[in-house]
Amino acid sequence: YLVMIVALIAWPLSIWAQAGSAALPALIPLPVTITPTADAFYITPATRIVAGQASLNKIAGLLNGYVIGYGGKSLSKTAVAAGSDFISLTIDSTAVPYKEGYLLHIDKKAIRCIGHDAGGVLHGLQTLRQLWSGGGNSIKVPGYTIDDHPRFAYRGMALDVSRHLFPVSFIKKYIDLLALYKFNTFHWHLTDDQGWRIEIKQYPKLQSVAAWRNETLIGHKKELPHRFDGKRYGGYYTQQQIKEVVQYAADRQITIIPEIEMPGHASAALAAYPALGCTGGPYTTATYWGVFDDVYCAGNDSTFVFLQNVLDEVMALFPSAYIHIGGDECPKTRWRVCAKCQQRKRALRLADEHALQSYFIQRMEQYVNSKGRHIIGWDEILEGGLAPNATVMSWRGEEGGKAAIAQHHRVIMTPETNCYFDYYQSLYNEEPLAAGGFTPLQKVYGYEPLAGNTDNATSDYLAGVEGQAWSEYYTSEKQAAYMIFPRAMALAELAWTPTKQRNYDNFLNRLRGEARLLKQEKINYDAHFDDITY
Ligand code: TNX
Repeated sequence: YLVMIVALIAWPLSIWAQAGSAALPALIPLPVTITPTADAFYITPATRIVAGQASLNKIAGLLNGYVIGYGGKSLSKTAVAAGSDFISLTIDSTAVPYKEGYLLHIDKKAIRCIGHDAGGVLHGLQTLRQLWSGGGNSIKVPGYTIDDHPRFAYRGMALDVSRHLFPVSFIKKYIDLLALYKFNTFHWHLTDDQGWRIEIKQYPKLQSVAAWRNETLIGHKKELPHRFDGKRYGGYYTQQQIKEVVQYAADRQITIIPEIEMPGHASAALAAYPALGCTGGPYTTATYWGVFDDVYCAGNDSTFVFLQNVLDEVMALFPSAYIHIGGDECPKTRWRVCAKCQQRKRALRLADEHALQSYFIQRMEQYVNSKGRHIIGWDEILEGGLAPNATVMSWRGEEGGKAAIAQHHRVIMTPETNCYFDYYQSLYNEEPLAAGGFTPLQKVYGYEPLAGNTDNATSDYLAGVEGQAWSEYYTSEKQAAYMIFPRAMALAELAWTPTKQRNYDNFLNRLRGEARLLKQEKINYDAHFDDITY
């Protein structure tokens, strides 16, 4: 008994000691189990890559790219793992029982990366990249056996490209970084009041009108008088570009979930097609930030036809099981005085305008479901009744998420208090203008969904977490990177690593080391994390 008791006490202590040790490699997110082996492996131009299955050829190519990116020579591939001096990639769901899990074994003869699935193999390679040092013709990889798998099935980061537009090159870079930190989902916020960013062939005015705004507010709406930059701003991704990005992400085991906002945040679409609004317009693409009264008309059947046609093209481009249809911040101002909306409300005996919004979302859900896909909506879709199969993204705190779980709906937690990377991250006076909230790194790291109260029934519905990158104040690629990193890395760890192994000071230690990869990739991350904690 004594032995058992000592063992029970010593086991968590050893994990704690491991987590507290400065010698721990700078891995983010922290793996579930890390065991050092005595020796090290050196990747040289003679090292070969072995892809155990044909389905891993692309991932083998990525590994080769990572080696080259680190100053190494292109490695040759070979069919069988024999002898020594190779890096083998294998899928084996028996050896690695958890989805997206991997086993990485490094000794002086070889590196073996075994994944439950292709995702697992790629995650293992990201760990490998974070371990290596040196470069050129001799990249050193210290010996470890790492047995690892994710805490949450859904690990997402969003990006709003409406308020500010980012080129395809930036989107790809972002996807690379998401893969590096073992995210598996990129939520692409493609439409909003200030610009429509996806080419829809059936509606050319979405390109010629909705993609553009006359000028952009500088500063915040509250800072009167408003200052505008006076320049026409805009653009959009062509379907060809979108296909390229979707493929790029898929190769990196990242699913892209597109978001097409409805019924609110629709100013840009209304500017292009005024008949979609309650008043008939004219409307303009918004030039400042906020919530706008003009939204899609819920009484007009042609609104639904438009949105269905749009979603047809969207679903043809994005193979994701989920399509995000927004649902947030939809004022009911126009609907209350719109004859068609009121007529619909009476005909369907709907209690109020929230019920009308619920009707709107449910009608769109039926359409999306009829194409074999599911919807995601912001937590406002709870108001007036949840669409039967919807996933809820809980952003106004966790209340919406809790309510949805109680109704046995799938939930993604993204409370603005902890997951909004458009909010300030420090109290320094010189912080560039940001949205009004305050989300320092430690607050992101310290987020614990449902305060850890996840019994089995709850965890069945809690799919995971997501970080939001609203771009009102992301006026450049540099500024976007500064706001997103390293906060996204804190979120990555909370999404991946078991709670009992997480420790903020230890995370900071690893962040100091891991930041070298951000430097190498020339990412303009916020490097203040050492100065102060809140
Ligand atoms: C609320 S979060 C919004 C966005 C803004 C963001 C700014 C959500 C579903 N809607 O439209 O960009 O606040 O923090």
